[in-house]
Amino acid sequence: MAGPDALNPVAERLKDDLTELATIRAPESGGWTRTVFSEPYRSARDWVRARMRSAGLDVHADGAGNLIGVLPGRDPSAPALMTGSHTDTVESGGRFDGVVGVLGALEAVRLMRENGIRLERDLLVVDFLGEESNDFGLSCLGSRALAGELTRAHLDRVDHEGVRLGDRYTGFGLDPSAVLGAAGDFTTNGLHRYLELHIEQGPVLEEHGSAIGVVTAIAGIRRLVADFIGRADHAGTTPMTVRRDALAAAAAAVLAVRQEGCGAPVHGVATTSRLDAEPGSPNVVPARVRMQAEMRSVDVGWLSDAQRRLAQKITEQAGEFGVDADLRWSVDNDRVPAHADVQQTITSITDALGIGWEAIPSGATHDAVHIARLCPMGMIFIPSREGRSHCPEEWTELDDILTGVRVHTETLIALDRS
Ligand code: HGY
Ligand code: MN
Ligand code: MN
Ligand code: MN
Repeated sequence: MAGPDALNPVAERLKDDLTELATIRAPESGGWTRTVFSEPYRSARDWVRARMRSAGLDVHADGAGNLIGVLPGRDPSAPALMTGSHTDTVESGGRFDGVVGVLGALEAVRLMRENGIRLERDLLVVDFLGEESNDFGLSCLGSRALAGELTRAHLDRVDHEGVRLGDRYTGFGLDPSAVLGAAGDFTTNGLHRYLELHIEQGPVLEEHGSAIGVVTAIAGIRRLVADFIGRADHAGTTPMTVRRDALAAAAAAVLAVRQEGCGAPVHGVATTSRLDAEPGSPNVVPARVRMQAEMRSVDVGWLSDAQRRLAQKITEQAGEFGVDADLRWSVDNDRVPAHADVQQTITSITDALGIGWEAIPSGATHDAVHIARLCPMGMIFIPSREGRSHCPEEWTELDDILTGVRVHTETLIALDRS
């Protein structure tokens, strides 16, 4: 297909799409904020739906709120190809995370149509609902539902405002029972392969000078919500020796998360993202603290050991402060390997195009984790400047995006024939 210079009209079109979508965000916050169920998110999906249509796709939303654009193939009875990503963001996030996978997929559709390439299989281009981690401790809402992994119990989880996930769906115009029923309702013939183009969101490709990352596996995520129960006392009169200071115990736990939750042989990381202390008055010893943390690794054995070590350390340390610790763990997603033959197809296409690549694990989770339950999946990474992501500084050069689009498009064409 067209060489790099013939992509110039494509470069303009893709740049316009990226620029236009980036204008749709919550005005009040810094960076880019289009959190799931929010108004800016609703407007962004209306824009995506229109762009899918103008790229020639038949567009519908499934019961789980995933936007699915279909490019019909020659053989409607063949298991379909699926590609896509997400357009929701974290609070004050960036403008490329997920977006590159949705707009890159639209570009692939346009390139195929302009070059008279008709696939054998239907191609499903998906903007999955709510990929980002949220108050409910459930990332990838749309792909999770599509893969049949969203349960009625999940709908009863509540966010920081005490609102149920099921009610958030209703408020967004989605019927919770249709969300649960969305599993596999995208096509009658099942899925052949899933491929996702995504920014790396880390520093490796840029440091090594690799234009393409071929993802080997996506890290498992363990989430922790810990309640530290101490005792409210007068901050001025209570001797240090008798205090039961919940925030001091939580602070020790934050450091324990950093010590125990990293150091895996291949990519182990840990983060405490939130502490809510009560009563929060300047002259009262904190009585109760809720802590939110997570650990990730592609090495599941290591992750389980780290979880056990961390639980023990947090509980022991809290005891030294006379504080009780109530720990609740959950698995946001397990480690998921990319399929060998999809990796192989990406690497042979990238070699054939004379583009440098390297194999790389993904510390970030992606919709591919859940779609991997439905068919063999693969992911293509492109570099992130200084490895920054989930912040306004997130940046990827247009040339790098175009390289990703070339590899992504050619790989889809090759997977269609596999
Ligand atoms: O949390 C993640 O890794 C993804 O960006 N949602
Ligand atoms: Mn993402
Ligand atoms: Mn993200
Ligand atoms: Mn993702």
